[in-house]
Amino acid sequence: MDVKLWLTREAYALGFAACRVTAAAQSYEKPLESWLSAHHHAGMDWMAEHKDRRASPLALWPEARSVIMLGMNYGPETDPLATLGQPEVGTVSVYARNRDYHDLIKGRLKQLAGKLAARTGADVKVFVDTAPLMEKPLAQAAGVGWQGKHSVLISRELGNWLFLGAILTTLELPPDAPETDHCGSCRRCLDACPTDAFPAPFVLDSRRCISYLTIEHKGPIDRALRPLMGNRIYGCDDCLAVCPWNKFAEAGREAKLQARDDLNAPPLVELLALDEAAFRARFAGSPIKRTGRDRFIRNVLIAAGNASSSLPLAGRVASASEPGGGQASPRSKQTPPSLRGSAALPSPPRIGFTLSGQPMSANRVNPTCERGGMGGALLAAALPHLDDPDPVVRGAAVWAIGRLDPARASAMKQARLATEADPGVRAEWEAIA
Ligand code: B12
Ligand code: SF4
Ligand code: SF4
Repeated sequence: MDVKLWLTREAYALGFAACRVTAAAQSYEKPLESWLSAHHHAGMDWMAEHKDRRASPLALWPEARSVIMLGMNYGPETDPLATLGQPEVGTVSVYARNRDYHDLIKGRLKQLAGKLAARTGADVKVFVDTAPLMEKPLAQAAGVGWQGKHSVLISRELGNWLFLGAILTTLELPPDAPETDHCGSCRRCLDACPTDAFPAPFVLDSRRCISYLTIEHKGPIDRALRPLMGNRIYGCDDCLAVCPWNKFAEAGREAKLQARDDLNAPPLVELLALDEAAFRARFAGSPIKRTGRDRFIRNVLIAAGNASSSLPLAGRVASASEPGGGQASPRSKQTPPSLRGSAALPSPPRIGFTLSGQPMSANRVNPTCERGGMGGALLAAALPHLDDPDPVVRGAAVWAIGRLDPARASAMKQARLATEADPGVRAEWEAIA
């Protein structure tokens, strides 16, 4: 049997939904250089460090002759943006709702590459995301799909919920025809982005991308961007979810990529209680472990602060009084256009928490807390983080509390400034009225 046909059958048997070939002699030096020189890689210095090797598979492995590009479908079973209208829970991006795809796909790639080596005697190397290889343009060159205006690879058959992986081999395989652009005049993904992270179609500025901010970015998140993040606590799917090509997508069949129940709509209050050990236990084997506990709690605190602007009127009035923060700017899009027809946020559930051991005088109480309910529960869960050993967590806690209960934050300000040494956290306190 023809090697390519055999390879494709083996790939499908291993759970891949696409398997196509392109020549290793490709170079993406110019687009990579223009992206890097515009600082669109933000703090991902590793993108620039190996740019020569990243620009071309041959620079990475001169003996390589062919690149086998594989796609694995991780299409969601339910609307991935459904929880954006529920401020009391976090929204975790689809790809991170179960096992780490790197581990899963790497295992499958090794199996496939092992079979190819055994059958042909060729040398093989496998890649998924972790090596300097530009998987999206290579997948386009192999005809798996095209890079949409959101920059992610879209397949006509599978939509854009597709992980990519690659096998480089010394074997000369006949290349498949490349795919062409099918975005046309559509710009739904560009308009749906909550942070306007696309300076131009096809070009993503990571500095504004919630996926970057919540996963890769290490320090405090820009104050201007925080209100735009809503309750997105790990990654972001807005630009992917609105793409019309997903109408052909089927839900992924890989059991290890099916959403875990506890990650579909995790209550922020519950997540804020995670200490280091509990974080590790909950996210063992999950991509979420990548951020570590401190960065994850930072994200959850920002979502908690943003819950204030989704609360009933009293809560919104309170948060709007915070200087430098307050309401999301007019550019804020809590819900993408396609879903805005039903944009009325559901009333937060009355879960009846009260602030334990912290009675507040009437003139210092955020009206939402006075009524108990979500604002009070989030405030109670955020307060202990003012004493967190990590300054990024402390700073995010100040911001969240400043929005959940501005009067309380204001009352605490001077005493906290007297003992706080970290300049970043001091700046957060200074921003409280
Ligand atoms: C760095 C990185 C990120 C960064 C930067 C994203 C980016 N757009 O590059 C951040 C952290 C933001 C990120 C986010 C996400 N990522 Co990511 N990421 C990567 C990684 C490691 C490298 C990508 C890269 O090389 N970027 C460099 C730039 C130069 O490439 P580029 O986006 O392709 O941009 C150029 C093209 O668009 C090109 N171009 C093409 N056509 C045209 C036409 C015109 C007119 C112009 C001007 C330009 C142009 O020019 C651009 C440069 O200006 C890859 C894995 C890998 N090794 O490839 C995964 C990868 C791209 N990520 C992936 C995923 C799933 C995501 C998220 C969906 C996760 C989430 N839900 O939060 C988001 C999607 C955000 C988005 N809209 O891109 C998947 C995407 C799978 C797919 N179907 O394409 C990959 C391939 C990982 C994998 N192995 O599956 N990611
Ligand atoms: S992942 Fe989210 S923030 Fe990033 S470009 Fe897409 S919609 Fe914008
Ligand atoms: S939403 Fe429209 S413009 Fe964006 S990637 Fe999909 S087809 Fe292209």
